[in-house]
Amino acid sequence: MPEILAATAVAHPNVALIKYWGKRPGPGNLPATGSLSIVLGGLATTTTVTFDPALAADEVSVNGAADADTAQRVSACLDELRGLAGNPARARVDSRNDFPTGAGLASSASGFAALVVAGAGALGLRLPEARLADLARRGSGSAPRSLYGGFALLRNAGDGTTCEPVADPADWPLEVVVAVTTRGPKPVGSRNGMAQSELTSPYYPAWIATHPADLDAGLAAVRGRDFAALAELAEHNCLKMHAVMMTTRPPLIYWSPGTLAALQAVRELRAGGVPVFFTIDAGPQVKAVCLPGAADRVAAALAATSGVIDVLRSPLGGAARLLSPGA
Ligand code: 2P0
Repeated sequence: MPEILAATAVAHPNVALIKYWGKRPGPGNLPATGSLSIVLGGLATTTTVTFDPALAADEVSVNGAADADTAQRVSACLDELRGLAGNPARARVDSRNDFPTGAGLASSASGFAALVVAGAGALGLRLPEARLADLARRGSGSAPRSLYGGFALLRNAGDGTTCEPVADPADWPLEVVVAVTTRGPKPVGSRNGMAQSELTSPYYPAWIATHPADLDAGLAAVRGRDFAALAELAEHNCLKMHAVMMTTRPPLIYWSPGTLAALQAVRELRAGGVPVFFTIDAGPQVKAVCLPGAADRVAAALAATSGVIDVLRSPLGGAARLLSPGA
């Protein structure tokens, strides 16, 4: 009787404080820049991978459905795991997010982090962290950061990347308030968007040239628990990325009117002495990052902001983890 192997893993989405936008040439989905992130422990992706020799092809479902591009990227990731385990069985993948998919809350990051942890767990592979991170990155350039808890640093190293934890949630227990301004999938996915930015934005070379200094300064601010420095730098790095997006042809305008209103609300709060800063990814949601104790005021102010349809709150979270190994 052929063996059915299954495992379930949980991973949290992450938000980059110093962003990744653009690829290096060549295979392996290598980012052009490093990135520095926090994981959101209050939001989660749960993925079950079941290798079943009776299947003729992989079956991939994300919140009950999956597009062809995602299914192909998942199968490519599973092919690597199958090769390492010497097991050709196809798999059923059931991945569920408890937050909006495809709207700038980095579901692909937590999705691919959970996928590699569950897939390796099901196959009984004991892979080094660096190998798991490499597999996750091939699926999504932001995914290695969701393997770790708290603050994670992804850096270019030689012809690959390294990813490492920088601080635990308990070391600096920041909180994040997400202002949801629009629901539904984004009009242009990150992968196509960044390729178009590289080809057409006159600001792309400046983004790449100034990024290493931002990453070093961001790392120093986290290590020094310097919230004011991190606030200024993260907002600058975010707006620089959006300047590249907006000057791409055709333009990538991920913001809704509520995005700008929430951004201004965060700036007013900080000007009034509340320790909070904003960051925005390839979608319309605004993530307000707060020092402990400030989140109540920030959530109340954002909930009362025009164009904000929902407010989610999250502490920082832990690493991706296996829930149930074995069949
Ligand atoms: C980030 N983003 O650093 C940046 C900020 C979006 C804006 O990483 O092509 O879904 O799968 O490697 O990881 C989103 O890009 O792109 C992303 P792929 P991914 O969080």
